[in-house]
Amino acid sequence: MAVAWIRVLFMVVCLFPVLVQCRIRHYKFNVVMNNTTKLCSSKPIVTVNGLFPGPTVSAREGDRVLIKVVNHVKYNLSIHWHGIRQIRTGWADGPAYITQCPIQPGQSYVYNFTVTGQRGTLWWHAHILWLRATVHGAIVILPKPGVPYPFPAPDKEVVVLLGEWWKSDVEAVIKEATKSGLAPNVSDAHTINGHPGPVSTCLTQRGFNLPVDTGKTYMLRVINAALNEELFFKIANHKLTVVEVDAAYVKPFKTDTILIAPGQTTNVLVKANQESGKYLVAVSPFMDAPISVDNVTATATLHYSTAVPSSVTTTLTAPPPQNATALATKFSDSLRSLNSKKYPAQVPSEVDHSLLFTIGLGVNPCATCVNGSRVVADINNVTFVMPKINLLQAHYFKISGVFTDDFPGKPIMPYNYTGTQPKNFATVKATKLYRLAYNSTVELVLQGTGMVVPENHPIHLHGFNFFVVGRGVGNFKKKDRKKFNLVDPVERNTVGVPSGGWTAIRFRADNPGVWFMHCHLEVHTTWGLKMAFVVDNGEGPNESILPPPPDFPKC
Ligand SMILES: *[C@@H]1O[C@H](CO)[C@@H](O)[C@H](O)[C@H]1NC(C)=O
Ligand SMILES: *[C@@H]1O[C@H](CO)[C@@H](O)[C@H](O)[C@H]1NC(C)=O
Ligand SMILES: *[C@@H]1O[C@H](CO)[C@@H](O)[C@H](O)[C@H]1NC(C)=O
Ligand SMILES: *[C@@H]1O[C@H](CO)[C@@H](O)[C@H](O)[C@H]1NC(C)=O
Ligand SMILES: *[C@@H]1O[C@H](CO)[C@@H](O)[C@H](O)[C@H]1NC(C)=O
Ligand SMILES: *[C@@H]1O[C@H](CO)[C@@H](O)[C@H](O)[C@H]1NC(C)=O
Ligand SMILES: *[C@@H]1O[C@H](CO)[C@@H](O)[C@H](O)[C@H]1NC(C)=O
Ligand SMILES: *[C@@H]1O[C@H](CO)[C@@H](O)[C@H](O)[C@H]1NC(C)=O
Ligand SMILES: *[C@@H]1O[C@H](CO)[C@@H](O)[C@H](O)[C@H]1NC(C)=O
Ligand SMILES: *[C@@H]1O[C@H](CO)[C@@H](O)[C@H](O)[C@H]1NC(C)=O
Ligand SMILES: *[C@@H]1O[C@H](CO)[C@@H](O)[C@H](O)[C@H]1NC(C)=O
Ligand SMILES: *[C@@H]1O[C@H](CO)[C@@H](O)[C@H](O)[C@H]1NC(C)=O
Ligand SMILES: [Cu+2]
Repeated sequence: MAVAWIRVLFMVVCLFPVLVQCRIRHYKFNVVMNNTTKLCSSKPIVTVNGLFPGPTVSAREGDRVLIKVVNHVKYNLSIHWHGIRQIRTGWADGPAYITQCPIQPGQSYVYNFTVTGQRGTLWWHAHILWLRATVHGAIVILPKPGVPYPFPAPDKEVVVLLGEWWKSDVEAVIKEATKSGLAPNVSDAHTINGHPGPVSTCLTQRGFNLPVDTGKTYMLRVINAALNEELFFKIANHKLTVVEVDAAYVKPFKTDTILIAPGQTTNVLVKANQESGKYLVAVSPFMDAPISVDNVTATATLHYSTAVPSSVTTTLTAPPPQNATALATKFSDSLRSLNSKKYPAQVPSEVDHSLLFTIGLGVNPCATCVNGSRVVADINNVTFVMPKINLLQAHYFKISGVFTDDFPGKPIMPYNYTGTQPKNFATVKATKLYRLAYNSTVELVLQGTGMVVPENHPIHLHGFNFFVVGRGVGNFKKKDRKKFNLVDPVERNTVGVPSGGWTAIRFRADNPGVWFMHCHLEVHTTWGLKMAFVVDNGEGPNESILPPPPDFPKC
């Protein structure tokens, strides 16, 4: 009886979701081996609850989410809720040794956070070693109750997770590379919801199949969970209408192909408006630098329910060429914030910190490596060294000797970043952070370099969304600022910096804590293309980090 009344009360109170914390979503993530997946190859993989891809976390904007992660495998573990702002709850962000110590074998930890001011598609993934290859899944955030999408509601929504599969154990792949100092092996196949489709490199020939009904509209929540590859995604004969990226609405536009970098999410509407039949879905890599990639195209099918399987042939589509730079640029340039009355683009107009970070590769001596040298990566010539205890804890409890806050805001030794490179490719190894006052504003120009080789880097910032105000080829110049879009730039959490070019972003440091920023190509993160911002508390408890939870993992 009492329970029933509480339930009624809860329902009534929930009619005013703005006033109260309405819902708590509970999830249990058992991290276990699955020894029998028999997907592209037969090998044991680390999974959440035995599933590959992992379970979808569903919530509504405003919900509190509690996820108990229990580590049943032999690896240290941590999970990142990619794109979740984590306002004042950095303890739940997840990157190992940045905001937490790992959850060790046999231990557990409850990630506790509230989804604030966001709705759309995000995702979660392991944030330690290369475990995210198989430990990942979608986060679907619906708008608050009664709030419609700012576009015609689709008839059905489908998560489409893109991944990369190695026949070998992924930890063996990165271990081998770390030992040799050279690049790791590329993957053997790409996957669409866990399946590569019929490819010669794989054991199974199964592909993901999406059944559709004529006349209906589908919203695909496309997520790039691949480790090292930016991907093109297209469907034969069907236009894709892009409506949201990284859980921020965009001005809808139609395209044949989307470009999606590791870490990014893209919601597209697809209308089943073609003749009944089967249509190929193709996922292939984008690489416009002389770097080897896994060039195996993954395929799936869109299958009209009225089509009889035995009597229809599949309408094919050719993937774009690997080096389709113009197509990639056109797609990136088409993205604009919705910037409506309800969803305004709050681009900082004044800038407190104007930063220039060079991003690229380097080479350091290594006596035990194959060439006597090791390929590394850096930001402003700093190859980030992971600390032994997490930075957030060191910041919160003022533990000295873990990091310094003298990360250079500009290159120490300026040069022609996209022209002739210096002879010396060496970098500095250090754990340096950049300090920001609460609510200060940042303009950050990410400048690609040509050291070793120029390459596209998808840069991800934790704790914030940023606005992509400009992008160009060659070196950033002061006059490029005149062309910045400060009206409706796309808002996101991961952005590609073009090969031999730059990207400028702006954000407001309105979230106290320690926030990781890194290349989302896992190989570059491993090599040291990472740093962190430390954002001080503002005034009073509402502008300060919450205390760490009682079960916070120890180092
Ligand atoms: C998978 O294999 C590992 C190592 O051999 C073993 O410890 C584990 O119990 C197996 N898991 C399952 C679910 O069979
Ligand atoms: C392992 O994965 C396969 C498919 O990939 C699934 O059928 C099976 O149930 C999973 N096993 C466990 C123990 O979860
Ligand atoms: C989650 O965190 C909030 C504070 O942000 C706290 O009030 C609540 O008790 C926590 N819940 C659990 C289960 O730890
Ligand atoms: C990487 O590729 C090389 C060459 O194909 C192969 O010999 C080696 O075993 C691979 N390494 C792993 C860890 O799979
Ligand atoms: C893919 O790469 C392999 C190895 O570099 C090459 O032999 C093959 O021709 C490439 N295939 C395509 C379709 O480009
Ligand atoms: C892309 O690669 C193809 C095949 O290697 C080459 O013929 C073509 O010139 C390249 N296009 C560009 C724009 O670099
Ligand atoms: C490093 O060694 C590899 C394999 O032996 C070789 O292909 C490559 O050219 C070498 N790179 C440098 C920079 O010496
Ligand atoms: C930088 O190098 C590029 C490519 O060689 C060249 O076009 C450009 O003029 C150089 N810029 C400066 C400032 O020297
Ligand atoms: C990077 O730092 C190393 C080590 O101090 C130095 O030798 C090198 O010249 C620096 N390079 C740049 C581009 O600043
Ligand atoms: C942050 O700064 C902006 C602009 O200076 C100001 O309007 C806003 O009130 C500040 N927010 C907080 C929480 O201090
Ligand atoms: C902190 O935020 C809460 C909830 O938004 C509000 O009720 C309270 O007045 C704020 N406290 C201060 C000191 O601003
Ligand atoms: C796991 O993490 C703990 C705490 O940082 C560390 O002491 C231990 O060496 C790690 N274990 C492995 C296998 O890396
Ligand atoms: Cu990179």
